[in-house]
Amino acid sequence: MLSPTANLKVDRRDGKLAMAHFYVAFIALALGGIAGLLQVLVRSGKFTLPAGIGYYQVLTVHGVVLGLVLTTFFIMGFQLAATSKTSGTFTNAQRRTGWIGFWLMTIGTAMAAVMILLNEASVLYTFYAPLQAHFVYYLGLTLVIVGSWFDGAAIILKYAQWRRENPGQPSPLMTFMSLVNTMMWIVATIGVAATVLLQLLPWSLGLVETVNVGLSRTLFWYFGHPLVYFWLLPAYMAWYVVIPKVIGAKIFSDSLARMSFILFLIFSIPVGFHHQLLEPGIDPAWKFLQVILTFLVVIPSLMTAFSLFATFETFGRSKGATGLFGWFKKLPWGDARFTVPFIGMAAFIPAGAGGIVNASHQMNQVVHNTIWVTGHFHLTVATAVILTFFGVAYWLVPHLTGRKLTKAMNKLALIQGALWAIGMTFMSGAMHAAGLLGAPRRSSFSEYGGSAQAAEWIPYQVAQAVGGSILFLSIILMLYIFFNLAFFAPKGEQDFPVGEVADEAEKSPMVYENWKLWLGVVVVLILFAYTIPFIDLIENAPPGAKGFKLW
Ligand code: HAS
Repeated sequence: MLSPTANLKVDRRDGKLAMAHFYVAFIALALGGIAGLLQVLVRSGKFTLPAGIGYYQVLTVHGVVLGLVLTTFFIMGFQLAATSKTSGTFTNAQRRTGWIGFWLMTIGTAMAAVMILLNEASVLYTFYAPLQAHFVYYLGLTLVIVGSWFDGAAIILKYAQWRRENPGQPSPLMTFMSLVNTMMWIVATIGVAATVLLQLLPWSLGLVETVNVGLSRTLFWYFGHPLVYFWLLPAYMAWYVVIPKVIGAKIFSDSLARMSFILFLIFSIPVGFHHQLLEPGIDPAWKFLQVILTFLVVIPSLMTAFSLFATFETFGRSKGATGLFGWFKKLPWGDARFTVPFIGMAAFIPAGAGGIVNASHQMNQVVHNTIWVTGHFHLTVATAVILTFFGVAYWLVPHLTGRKLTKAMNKLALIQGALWAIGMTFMSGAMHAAGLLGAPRRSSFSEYGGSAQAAEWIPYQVAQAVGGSILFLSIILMLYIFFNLAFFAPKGEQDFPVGEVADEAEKSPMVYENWKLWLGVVVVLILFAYTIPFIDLIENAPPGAKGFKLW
């Protein structure tokens, strides 16, 4: 049942806050999309960048603007709207906290963007040392993170208020999910904040001469893996709660959904080493431990797949479907709010399988630093996640702006999703294949074009360019639909779909809301997985980096 505190419509003032986040997110989509198109064209070897623009500059724009800006702004906007809808309107103080967050993030984004455009920060979205950026870039990213904490604080405050006013009750599912993602984000960003504030900023300001590279990469990946789940969980929020309502079904199990989110909170962070399996300076035993923990974090995704299949099948059977896949035909394929995220779910099956290959220690040696990895994350974040975000935007933007998703826009949205599926099949498929042939990631054509193996890779790079160009068309369609829904679509009421739990499902136990317990487990696991490797990395740092232990 929908919580009694839920609003039928998101309050207009909260809606404005969420929309502010979405405007920045979709501007980022436009800029990042252009950079992406330029990149695949350059990698095909058939195109040279004009006006002395560098390959790594464009790659940095693409990664930062899409991987960090678009995602963070969209997620915060979505979570704020979902919390306001399911737990009630924000108080003025909570909303003000959200606005402070929005402005800090926007100012930080502008600072980082200016530095990238001036070619003072072509350090990619991972800003690995010893690549060095202008200090204003690091400061900008710090502001984005601090801003996101303010946004998160608004959600935490609302949750705390709800619990005070409804003692002994499980919180509304969407608020619970937003809260878990926020807490995971806060714990994870401590790692990146530490490397930026203690290592990269002093180094870029010239206050210290050297930087402990191994330590900074480890702190980055302490943050970098939960970062990918920070992107994923809002998509899961839509898959668990919104999609059942859109198709006219019920949520299979509220309790299972909460448990999978808690497992993400616990296991997302102590797994960063699976990005560093081929790096020196970390004892293999600790890498092995984190590989095991990585396989544990696969479990909540398998639970999610199970729950989704259960929802679809129960729904299909209620409509008279028979056989193993009879339910498939009963799904509402004409509704973009369902079909576009569904394409994302379908893509997540090979995407997840690829992730398991990446995580499989020895197999990682075959794919690491090849363009296979780029193929992997274009199926995960750039298909499963982003198509779900687009599917959410199709109803959430008109809901917040008091407009309607018309039949014509719905049709365009279906075309947008189909184009994405086709473009990504070409692009990501070719990336996976070329990666297996050893094609490097993050290298410009001018670097590898003359190599003996390059001829083998070229057909795949051309296929990537074809796919990338189709994806660019899909982005243009998405932007057109977004601006239509924000400013021009007819006025009306667009539903915010929040699913109800199946009648047979068990009531969720209150233990899920025991944050002392869950955060306690999180801290213990992090300390276990990271303490000794950190000591090793500091103690055994190369001579130049040893002066002050952190640097
Ligand atoms: Fe990953 C590298 C391992 C998931 C993103 N990953 C990356 C990078 C990014 C990224 C951005 O272990 C590159 C970072 C960089 O710049 O270097 N990844 C995993 C594993 C998972 C995984 C084990 N990754 C993600 C997600 C991402 C993401 C999610 C973004 C959102 N990844 C790695 C590893 C590396 C890596 C190594 C380092 C590689 C290297 O060497 O550098 C797992 O979480 C995946 C579990 C997923 C599943 C799938 C469940 C399926 C579901 C869909 C059900 C569908 C239905 C529809 C119901 C088990 C839930 C039915 C449809 C029909 C058609 C019937």
